[in-house]
Amino acid sequence: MADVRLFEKDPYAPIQYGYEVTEVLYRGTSEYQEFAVVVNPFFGRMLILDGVVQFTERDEFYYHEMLAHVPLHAMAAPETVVVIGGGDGGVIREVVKHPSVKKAYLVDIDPEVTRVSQAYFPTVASGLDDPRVEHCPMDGARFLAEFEGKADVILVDSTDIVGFAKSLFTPEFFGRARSILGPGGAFVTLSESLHFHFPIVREVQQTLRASFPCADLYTAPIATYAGNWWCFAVGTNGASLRVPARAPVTPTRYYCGDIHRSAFLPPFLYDRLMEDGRESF
Ligand code: AG3
Repeated sequence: MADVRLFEKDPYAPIQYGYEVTEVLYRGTSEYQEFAVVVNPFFGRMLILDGVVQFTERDEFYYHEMLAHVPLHAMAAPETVVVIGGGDGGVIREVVKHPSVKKAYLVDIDPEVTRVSQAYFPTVASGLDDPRVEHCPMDGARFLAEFEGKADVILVDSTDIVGFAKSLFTPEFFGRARSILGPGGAFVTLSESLHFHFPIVREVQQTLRASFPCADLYTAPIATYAGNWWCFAVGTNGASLRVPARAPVTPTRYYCGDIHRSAFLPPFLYDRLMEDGRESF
């Protein structure tokens, strides 16, 4: 058989991943991005948007569990959650495992992500029909600008910080998110890799620090995101997310209390990250 490869077009990575592709299940274009669903013998089905791997069947749970469960478990009983991006449903699947959650808004600008996920990734999309989930296919910045309630948790599960996703990393957006959070609430957004994108990780922290009383950072190992040592950036009105407030929901495959506590950078590394001009620890 011909050797068919997918070479990833990661916007910032100093290396390029090449994946063997045994089948192309879907290709299409929406108003916002180019889609491909392909099969790799090791990772299974993979969702590719604009040439960048968004998740694979084999390793998606590391990312989705860690984005959702760290902030949610840091609170005794979170009720209202906003997920911006994440139309595939992976984060929502984890959010709805929390019995205290009464309402989860899913705000992806591109409804095609949800359609493709439901068609090709049923195990990722499995929480999308939960009655507590309200689908709001619109721009996340506009959603927050118009949102009148309060949220306990705001999670950003976007594409990389380029193109239309950039509007989700501005001081205005962070400031708006802060004003919607209750006193114990938390905002968490992806922030690339400590191995490959050290200055970007710092820049997101600086922007958060300018908008929130408290900023923090935790990480998780994601095999298919270049640099692997993937970051989640946190903004709160004062609350720390470092310690879980209760026992883990079930089932999870990676998240647990020990992982929660060890995912955060120790203070001496956090301080080094924030030193001007540094490119690595
Ligand atoms: N959201 C994060 C994608 C980041 C991919 N970046 C990369 N491979 N360089 C993915 C959506 C999953 N719900």
